[in-house]
Amino acid sequence: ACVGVIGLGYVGLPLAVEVAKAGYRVIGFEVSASVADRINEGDSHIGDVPSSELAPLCESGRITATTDMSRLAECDAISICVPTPLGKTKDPDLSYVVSATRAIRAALRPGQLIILESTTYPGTTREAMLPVLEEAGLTVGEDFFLCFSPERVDPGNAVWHTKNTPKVLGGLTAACTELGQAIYGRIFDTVVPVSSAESAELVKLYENTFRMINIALANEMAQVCERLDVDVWEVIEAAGTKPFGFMTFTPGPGLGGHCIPLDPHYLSWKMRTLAFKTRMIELSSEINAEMPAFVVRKVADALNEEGKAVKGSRLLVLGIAYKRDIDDLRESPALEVIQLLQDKGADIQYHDPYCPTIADDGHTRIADLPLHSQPLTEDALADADAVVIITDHKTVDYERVGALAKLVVDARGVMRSVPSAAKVVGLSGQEQ
Ligand code: SAJ
Repeated sequence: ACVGVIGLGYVGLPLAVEVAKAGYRVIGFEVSASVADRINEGDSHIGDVPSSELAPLCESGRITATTDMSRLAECDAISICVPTPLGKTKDPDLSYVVSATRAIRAALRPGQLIILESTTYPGTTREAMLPVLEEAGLTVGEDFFLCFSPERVDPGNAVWHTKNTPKVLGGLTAACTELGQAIYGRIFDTVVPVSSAESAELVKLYENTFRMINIALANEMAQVCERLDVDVWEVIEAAGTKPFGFMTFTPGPGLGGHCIPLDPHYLSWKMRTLAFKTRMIELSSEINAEMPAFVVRKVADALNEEGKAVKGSRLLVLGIAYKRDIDDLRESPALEVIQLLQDKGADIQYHDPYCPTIADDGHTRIADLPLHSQPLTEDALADADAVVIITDHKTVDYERVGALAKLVVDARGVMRSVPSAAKVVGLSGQEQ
């Protein structure tokens, strides 16, 4: 049997590899000819898929990448793993999903199973995909089968990867769910069937909204602790000793990444069309969005304590990726922190071992782009009026930072575990 995977990014390529390893022939569909060519040469562009794993599958013909969408006719099952970006007005952009669906409709034949994996608002599979597919004159649940199954890829996670992470799946009809469960049951260790596509769509949004809301609560705790002059990290660590009914989240400089800041807005957007306000999502987003300015105020207060102003100060931002130990800048709060500090007249340098450059991508308002990561030299640390830790990459020597810097503003609580000659100001007050 042959399985098609549309979109070979951080979701689609790992999926294509697992499908091939389960014994299916896989045709990967890409809009980018260069990506398709690279994959056909067994050269992976996705960190979680080593080329050593991909190459043999391509050489044996198990996996073929193509831009020729008419080859969808060869596929018995088709998984769609294309982006579902949110526009600036936070409206979901389904253009990639709809164009993939149109390509499938052009090749649709009886017996095919189609599974949407892209994160989207509840109702998308039924409202945006089904009508397009039924234009082919075939009936869902009888001639073809349509399901939603949310991707749960956690890039870089060493324990949980595509195959062993339980896979939720819901069909437009019971027959759809059954067929989806049968096929995915041969690829994933565990399939969790739910009764509809809407239910499966909502599962993904609930998971990530849960994360966003708990991160917002941790961020509000930081704001509370600052006013009570209590160390927020101590409170969180001690609360984390509760062996049941508590889950540790940490405050930080804001919410980055391409999922957590965005996914909840698919739900709030959909509910607004039903005249329902998802208050928890709106309020949590507000609190998370305040954190870059909160960090900037901590920097200003700390400099003022030293009789210095932000204006004219030389600051070294340490770590700018949206979370530690990765190289992804998408929605990183560090970019907003840098922009706000520049607006106040600071001269900014940064060091990030994973992000060599902040390029001018047209929408960030940081001045003097491109900005390049500075080597973390003794002078760089000693000359800075303050070192501002935004992302706590594990590879940085924080003891050396504490030994050489005058002042450290630490948005991640990483300096609490190292001795420091420098004065250290955390999110909720002075730490050392
Ligand atoms: N963050 C905090 N405090 C926390 C946790 C995270 O400030 O306690 C921040 C991070 O610094 C980052 C943002 O929130 O800026 C998102 O962090 P994340 O750990 O959720 O990272 P993502 O977006 O790469 O991955 C998440 C996945 N993460 C985990 O479950 C650990 C998971 O929710 C999904 O697999 C993925 O989004 C997705 O694709 O939806």
